[in-house]
Amino acid sequence: MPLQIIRNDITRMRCDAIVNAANNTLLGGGGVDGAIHRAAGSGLLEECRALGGCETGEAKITGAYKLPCRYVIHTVGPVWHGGGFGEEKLLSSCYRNSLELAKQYDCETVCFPLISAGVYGYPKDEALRVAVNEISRFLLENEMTVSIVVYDKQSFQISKKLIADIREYIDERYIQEHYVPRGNLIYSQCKAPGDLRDVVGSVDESFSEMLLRKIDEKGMTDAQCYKKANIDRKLFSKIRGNPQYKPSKPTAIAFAVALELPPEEAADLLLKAGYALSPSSKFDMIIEYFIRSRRYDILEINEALFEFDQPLLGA
Ligand code: AR6
Repeated sequence: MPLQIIRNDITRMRCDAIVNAANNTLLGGGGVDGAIHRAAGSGLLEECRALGGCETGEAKITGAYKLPCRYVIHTVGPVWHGGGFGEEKLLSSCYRNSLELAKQYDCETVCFPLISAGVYGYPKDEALRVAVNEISRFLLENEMTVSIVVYDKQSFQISKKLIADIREYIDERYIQEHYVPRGNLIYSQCKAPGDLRDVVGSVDESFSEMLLRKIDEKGMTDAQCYKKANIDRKLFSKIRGNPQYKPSKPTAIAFAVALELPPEEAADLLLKAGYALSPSSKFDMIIEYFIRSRRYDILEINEALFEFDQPLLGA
């Protein structure tokens, strides 16, 4: 999955590079900076002394010493002064410059903390939006797996209204098993393959074939589709090369979302992979909420899944 959001301590991440939210001196501090220096050991500080500091929005790279990654990329985020002082531009350039540096050093896996969202006071939801936008822009042109590593759940401040709407949706539908409201995405009566056949009407077309057909119908390129679905290129090639490929449920859903399929078509695509959304699954109800509301932003969906402690799409 090219962009993922993980809850963890960044100093524990096994990857090519982790990014440090440093200050202009690069000589350590509190927050994630302090945690990284503590875990790396004194060698990191010695190397940092030789770097001569770093401008806000820029990035510099060092070794990782005792950390389980290869490099530490140090970037300096802006201090939040209310938003009218070029903060967003500077924060975007932290991500862009760090990613360019990672690319220069042939890194395939990179982990970011939410830069500026701690001591520097950037509102967490805004900081997350900037991170996601800038990383997504980079990933359109580059092959890399990038993780945003958040420490605490409060880092996710998706709109309270959205959370309340989803909760209400779940409460209304997440009832007893085998409850089948009319006209929604759920075909939970369909147990036997024979029944599925009745619903779909045709079993000739496989998941892979239907997916490729729909990509064409939408006028998308393969890359546009798998990138929007947040699916790895290698996994997409497997699906493309094997008409009988059976994807996992989150993968099938990720494609339905990337293709922006209306509820009925999304249900058809899922059925091709042998899945249906069930009212006895919270995960399914959250997905259904987004598809029915025609909100097809995978990252937004993943933020909501994260909020409700559910597995993420494409992960
Ligand atoms: N792993 C992942 N995320 C973490 C960790 C961790 N181990 N520890 C904290 N965070 P901050 P800033 C999150 O304050 O706002 C330092 O003193 C934290 O919850 O570390 O860019 C520097 O030297 C927050 O969401 O960085 C600078 O002086 C995010 O990391 C200044 O702080 C960033 O919080 C930089 O401030």
